[in-house]
Amino acid sequence: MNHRWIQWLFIHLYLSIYLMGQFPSVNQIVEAEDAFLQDSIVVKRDPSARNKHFVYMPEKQGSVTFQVEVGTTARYALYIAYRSSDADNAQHILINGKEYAPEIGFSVSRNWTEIRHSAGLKTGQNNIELRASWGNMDIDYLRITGPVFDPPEITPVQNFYYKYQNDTDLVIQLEKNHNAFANITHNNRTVPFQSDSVWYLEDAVTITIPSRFLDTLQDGRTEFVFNFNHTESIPFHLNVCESAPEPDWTIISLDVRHGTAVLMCLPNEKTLLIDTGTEAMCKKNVLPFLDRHYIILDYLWITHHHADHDGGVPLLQQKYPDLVMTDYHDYQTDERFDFEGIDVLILNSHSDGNDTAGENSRSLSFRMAYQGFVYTHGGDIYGENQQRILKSYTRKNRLDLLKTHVYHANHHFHGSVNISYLKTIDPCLFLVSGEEHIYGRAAYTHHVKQTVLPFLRDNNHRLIEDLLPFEVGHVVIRVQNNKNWQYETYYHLDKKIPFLNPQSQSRRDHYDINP
Ligand SMILES: [Ca+2]
Repeated sequence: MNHRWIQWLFIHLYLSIYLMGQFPSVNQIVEAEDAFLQDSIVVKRDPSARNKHFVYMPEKQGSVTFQVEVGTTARYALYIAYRSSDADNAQHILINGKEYAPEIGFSVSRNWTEIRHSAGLKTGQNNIELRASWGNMDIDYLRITGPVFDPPEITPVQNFYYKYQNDTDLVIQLEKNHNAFANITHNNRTVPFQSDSVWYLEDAVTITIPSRFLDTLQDGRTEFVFNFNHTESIPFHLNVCESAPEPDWTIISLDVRHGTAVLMCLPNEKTLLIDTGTEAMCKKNVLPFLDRHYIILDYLWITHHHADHDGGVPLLQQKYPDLVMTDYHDYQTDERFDFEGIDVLILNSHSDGNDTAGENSRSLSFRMAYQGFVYTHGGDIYGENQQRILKSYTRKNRLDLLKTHVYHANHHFHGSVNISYLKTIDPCLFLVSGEEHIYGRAAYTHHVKQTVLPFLRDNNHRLIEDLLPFEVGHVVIRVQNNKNWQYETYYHLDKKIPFLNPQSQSRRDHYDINP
């Protein structure tokens, strides 16, 4: 048991006792069959359900509204007992008429199971409505307990600021989770900031700290403290430098919303783009980024042929006539080769998929290593593919090859994941190129957030955080070796960001992309 864990335990106990002393606690169950049912929702009998009844919610039809009463305004845990025999599904949830996350996800389950969410409720009567969206589902009851304490969270937890190269404000997302936020301090002085609400997350804000303040900071690693009225402060670390380092390998996960586009400046000055995002995103975010940084693209790898991965191919081929494009047909699983100075190992390719599982199951997933640093690209593979990879490397007694520093989430963590695989690869950083709907997928909210991340934090101590580019912006990873690497986030997508572009003047002249 580590020190930090003990500290959290005491704070949690203290707050629970404090909250219990302050407010009457609630432990209430409302049967779905007693809730207010609209449209196509029907009550069914089943001895395995609580009170022998449940309601059946067909896809996109109807809603179930639970009425609950609480003694005081606070955050409460909501447990929804459900059964979803066919597949994962997602439903809208509205708390007193307001929807936050576009949907909440329910993973496939043949037996009755409870999923936990938490939300702010007000003194007196509250309406909690489940509105049908995607997939058929059986609902047994809603259980409410609380008040509960969920600690506040920030993303990213650290960043870099280059005084002579950045002119952009620093943006951090703060999920307050109903903890009363006081202020931000740095060396005991108050930090100026602007706060804006995040529409899809309840009680979350973006915090913007202006560059004019950051320019006054001394060089070095420095700590900002987010202070709360009744909750332990949380630190944010900023590394202030004069200018950016010029590493051998730079990996840039571009924000292309729901889709993937990862740009790499390789050790021998060549450039690679892994997937293009959709045509619209390629036009809006990828091509302008390449132009703004005077990048000439040498290679394009397409992990699989879905529009959110290959939609920009014609645009890129038109712009770079010499572009060398390959896809999942061109690689064999277990093939290992040198690619422009990077050691590449193919983990999943076209031959691993099939028509039943679909195009995603064929997508390229691979490991790239340089000087001991490992980046793993998940493509859009499913949990089943991850399970096969895990079995294969267990059999070979080479699980060490799966361990990675950065994991680019498979299927944006929108699809299925294999929990054992994610625990085994043990990354320091997860990159999840999704969008708001990620909060409606059980793969991310339950398997990753509630199971994998806490496991890695408590057992392996390598995990730093998971980053969603749609929340934090472009993510830039600079790699010298496994001991010397760092990452930065850039919220403002249309700004020039400082990074090494080693391509020669003659190549720039050829494409007429000079400043
Ligand atoms: Ca029931």
